[in-house]
Amino acid sequence: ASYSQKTYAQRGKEHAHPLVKELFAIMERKQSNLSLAADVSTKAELLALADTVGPYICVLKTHIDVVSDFDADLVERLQELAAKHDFLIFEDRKFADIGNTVKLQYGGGIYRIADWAHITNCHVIPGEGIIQGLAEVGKPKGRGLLLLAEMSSAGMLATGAYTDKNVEMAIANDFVIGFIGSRRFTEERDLITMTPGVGLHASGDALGQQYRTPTKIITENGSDIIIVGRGIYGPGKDAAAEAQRYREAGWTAYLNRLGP
Ligand code: BMP
Repeated sequence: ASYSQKTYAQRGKEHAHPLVKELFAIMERKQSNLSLAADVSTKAELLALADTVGPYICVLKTHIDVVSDFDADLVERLQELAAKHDFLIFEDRKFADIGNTVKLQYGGGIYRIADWAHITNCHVIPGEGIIQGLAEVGKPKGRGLLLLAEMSSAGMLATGAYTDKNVEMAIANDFVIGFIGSRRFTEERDLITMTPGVGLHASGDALGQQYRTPTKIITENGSDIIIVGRGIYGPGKDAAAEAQRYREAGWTAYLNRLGP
């Protein structure tokens, strides 16, 4: 059977990567395939949002470099919230440089991403060396990497042969746990897909973002996790209520995919 026909629990049991095992276990425990894209610009807002929405998500996705008052304490508090609410942290860094440079960016600098983010991601534009560079830092720490096989925005250039190359590289590198993209990409091994650009109501924004529904992404396309940002915390929204709504929609879409 295709991986997308199996339960998250079963896939977790069979998976070789401890981090993915843990992710599937969290998803099953919380009945959630929802990741929050927490794109807010202060420490207080980020911590408040993570605490409010934490109970409903399997992964908190951060852009740590948009937080204007970032400090080491923020990372400690995020880790405490991850333990309190049982979620993983994904720093959406989109590395895109040569292996030697990304090693420095991932392990060091102000953010020290590899010290606290269970998951990060990269573009493979520089070739396979980017994966090797990131793996040298992240593998000893038990981290995992997603490749940006596709993007959600209008006119994006990750298509065809470029997407196929992402899939080849993912299969060949055990530090890679999956993809950012819109669908399941391979049955070769159980590589997960996380999908941004998901919304129940809006169709897009003024800067090229395009939204698809959880049903399209999870039931039809076989992706594993929906990533939702402004649909949850946008202006006038009750973040806890919206998170519950998206968790429910994502989980129902998953159950519908499994069939009777
Ligand atoms: P929103 O749901 O508010 O549109 O947020 C989407 C999030 O996913 C943003 O953090 C964005 O950086 C990220 N993202 C995306 O929208 N499309 C991609 O292809 C890859 C992304 O990481």
